[in-house]
Amino acid sequence: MNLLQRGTLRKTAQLHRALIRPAVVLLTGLLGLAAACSGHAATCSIELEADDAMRFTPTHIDVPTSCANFTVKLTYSGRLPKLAMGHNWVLVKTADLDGVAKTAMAAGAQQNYVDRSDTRVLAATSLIGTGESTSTTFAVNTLKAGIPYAFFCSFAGHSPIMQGTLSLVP
Ligand SMILES: [Cu+2]
Repeated sequence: MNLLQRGTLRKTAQLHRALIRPAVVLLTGLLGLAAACSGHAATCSIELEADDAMRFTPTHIDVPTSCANFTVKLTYSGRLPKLAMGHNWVLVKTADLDGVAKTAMAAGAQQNYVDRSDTRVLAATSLIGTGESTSTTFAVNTLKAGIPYAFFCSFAGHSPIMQGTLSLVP
């Protein structure tokens, strides 16, 4: 091997290092980003169940601040007819729960037990009966850090027991 060939080989090796290393770093970065994105997407929604005993499962929801929007899907897996037992999911500040429950009752069955003109209602699903599902999506920036939030079912007589809590988490 003469000097010229050796020089060319060295240059080729340098070129390889110069191109491959950044490519590997970039690829690793992209993979990490993809993993982070899919991880976030998985936590920006939750599935809740409502039953004949007027319970939500789970009774607590954590909403990550990293989500732009958050979706709550509610399924009612009971056996009672909708007229006797209907469920919905209404999000409010904990301090507003009693007040919103009153305007919801006043709205009555015709308005699915939600007074949509009540600005204290932060999000609400439709009213569902046995075997049905519904969902609602709200912008996470409607929630503020340090304020306790609650969700409840506003169907006649359910609000005092059918409740849960919701927190904004980092
Ligand atoms: Cu209910």
